[in-house]
Amino acid sequence: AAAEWNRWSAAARLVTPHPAPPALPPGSTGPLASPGRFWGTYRPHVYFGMKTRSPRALVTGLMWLQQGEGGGSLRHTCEQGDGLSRYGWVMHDGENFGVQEIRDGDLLLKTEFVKRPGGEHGGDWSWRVTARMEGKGSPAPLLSLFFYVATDGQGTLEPHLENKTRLAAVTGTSEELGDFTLTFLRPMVESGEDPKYASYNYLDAASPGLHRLTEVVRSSLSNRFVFAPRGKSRRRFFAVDAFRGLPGAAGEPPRGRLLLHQVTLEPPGTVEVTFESGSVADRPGRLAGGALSAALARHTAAFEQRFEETFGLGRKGFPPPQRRFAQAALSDMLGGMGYFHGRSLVQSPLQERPVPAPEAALFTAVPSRSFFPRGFLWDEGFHQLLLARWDPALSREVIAHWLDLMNAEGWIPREQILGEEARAKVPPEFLLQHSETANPPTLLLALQQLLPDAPLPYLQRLFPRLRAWYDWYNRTQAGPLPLTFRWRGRDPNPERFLNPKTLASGLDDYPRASHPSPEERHLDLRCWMALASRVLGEVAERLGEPAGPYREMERALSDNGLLEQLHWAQELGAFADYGNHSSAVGLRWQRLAPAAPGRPPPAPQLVREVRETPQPRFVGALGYVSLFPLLLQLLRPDSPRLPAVLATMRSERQLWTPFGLRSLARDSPLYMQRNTEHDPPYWRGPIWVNINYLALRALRGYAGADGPQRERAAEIYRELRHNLVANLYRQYTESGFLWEQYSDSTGRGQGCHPFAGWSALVVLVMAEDY
Ligand code: 6A9
Repeated sequence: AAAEWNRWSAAARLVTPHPAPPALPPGSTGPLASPGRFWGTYRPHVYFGMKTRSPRALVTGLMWLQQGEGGGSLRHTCEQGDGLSRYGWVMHDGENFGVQEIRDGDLLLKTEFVKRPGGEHGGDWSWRVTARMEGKGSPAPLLSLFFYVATDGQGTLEPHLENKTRLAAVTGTSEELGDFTLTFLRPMVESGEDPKYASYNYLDAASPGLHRLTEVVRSSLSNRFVFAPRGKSRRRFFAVDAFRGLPGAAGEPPRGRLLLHQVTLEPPGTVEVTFESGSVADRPGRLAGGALSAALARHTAAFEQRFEETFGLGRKGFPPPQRRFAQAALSDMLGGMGYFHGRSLVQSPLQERPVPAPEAALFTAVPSRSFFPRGFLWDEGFHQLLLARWDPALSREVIAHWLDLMNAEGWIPREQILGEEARAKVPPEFLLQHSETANPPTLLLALQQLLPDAPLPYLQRLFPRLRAWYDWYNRTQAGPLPLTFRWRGRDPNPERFLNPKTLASGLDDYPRASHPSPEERHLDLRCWMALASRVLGEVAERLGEPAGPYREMERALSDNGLLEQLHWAQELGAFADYGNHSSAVGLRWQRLAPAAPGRPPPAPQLVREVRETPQPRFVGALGYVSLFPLLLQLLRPDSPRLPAVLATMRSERQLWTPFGLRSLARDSPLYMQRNTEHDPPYWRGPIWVNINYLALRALRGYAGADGPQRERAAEIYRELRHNLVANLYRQYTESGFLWEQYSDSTGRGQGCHPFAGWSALVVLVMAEDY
């Protein structure tokens, strides 16, 4: 019965929020307390859209279609498969305005927004979408722009039509927003105020959920429409027609309503949309046309100035194109911020079935608008290192959001898949979050940076949660010996992988002990815990709370003698993990079962072969993990190991490339090895910007500290910084994007794109602001 009770109470704690008062005071993120951040481009997974920071928010968005023979392709959510040669925010201040450039074949789209404060519901905003064609093919193919507004579970919308087909305006009301009016203005010729010929269509449909809006629109398209400007040839085009419901959605009550305004024109052309809040009393006039141009110009100038004041790239001598690159990197991270609401699907090892966690809200940046448009715990700490410089208050709020996701155990799930739109992007096998799985506590890195100016009441609210989080790591990720640590949740089926993954560490397939066991001790986690102890100590001191235990732990974990004893691998000449390890493993094609009589033999599979019995020893992998004592600056500047660590960094046989530090040494056994038939190397060679950022930060530290390696560190710092910045800039100019990782042999961007998550840390590297 006692065991039963324990199971039951553990299961309950899994989905019970942490009892400490929330880090975000109730109401502090709503339209009254935080009007400036109520509306935003918080739907990073669509090319252009806005919503409010509300649980069941009203959303607005843009789709477009280049009319062609077969219908062309409807663009809406960011998809790598769309093959856009570029899209991204070139300016975005995270609050009031943004300018995005999109290149879809020969079509150039510019999407701009400006907000104007006023009233009690987050104020007004306006959009301007400008389209033009590159190349002179005439007549240009017709372009349709679809502007929509949709409710999701609450609120009402009312269409206002002109000539039965032009949706001129939508009025409506919703909780938190109150009354509002959206106005779709007539298109203009690209510059100036001349009206432009266009065809209009509109759709009024029941919405089966925000994640199905593209389908609703696509399934309502028909090409029975004719574009007929006076004195020019007539052309058929596709437009929204009747909507008869989606397969599978019959009988289900609608989730909301979708109203959509389609404008079809021959580019160039400009369309503006205004949103006016009913509670704005003395509006100085409509924010459109000349007034909108003036507002955009004002915000642009303010952005340029603030960017220079913050990062000083002009002062440092970066030419304008490189400054624009850095502005785009920052802007794309700000434009990649989302507001998510929903429930995680969580599971503990004690339970057979996953359960939904309580409803939660998350305001966060995302690693990639196309591939991973949701929150990731350790990515976010890196994101906030950059955003904390741009807007410390914004960063504080994001960190508080994350800490409020904590459950009664002190656990924060690694990947946050909240709400239907986020879920729609994730294959079911990746949905589950396991309650023993950690992720590096990088939020503490960001918090450390914010600490000097953070208001005390803010830190007071955070502190109980920071303590609970810290205790959770110490309790659940302890290693086999005192002062050692071990990532839980490694894949338990070693036969299926060349080396079973360690998703918790963030370094997924980075080689660890070949045979997962409780004997393992993980160097990177130990270093993260030293950092965590330091930051907890610093926060405690700021608050006048007892800091002794944290400081003691920090001292113990930074003791260089003990560090060497536990993690210095003499045979490798480097710091390393320890565990049950075989250095002779390989993948081989095998037929696991014999053919059944009269049947074709089963397909061969790649299976792991262990050619040498594993034994307890240091893991023979040299790469990012080996660098951690340096990366988090635990190694003393006079450490006798520092020369060797610097040498592995600078050696081309090992970690050095002309483009940055590679993740695994070229002479390491698993360098660039696939993990399974379907798993190409990930953290086994490619260059990752987050770790290169940490390396530069640390090198700068060693270059500034007294010690025999001072000069050497300074030299490597200069070269590495130059290599990293030059390559990211070159790749950006050639490909139009920041990337998830970079090839260590060619420097080419690879993995997913755009990736304005931690790759955008290049801005801090340019600014030398660590
Ligand atoms: C896959 C596929 C449509 C992997 O940047 C986020 C994370 C990092 O935290 C981690 O360190 N990335 C890195 O190793 C991406 C993880 C994506 C997993 C989900 C689902 C969906 O494709």
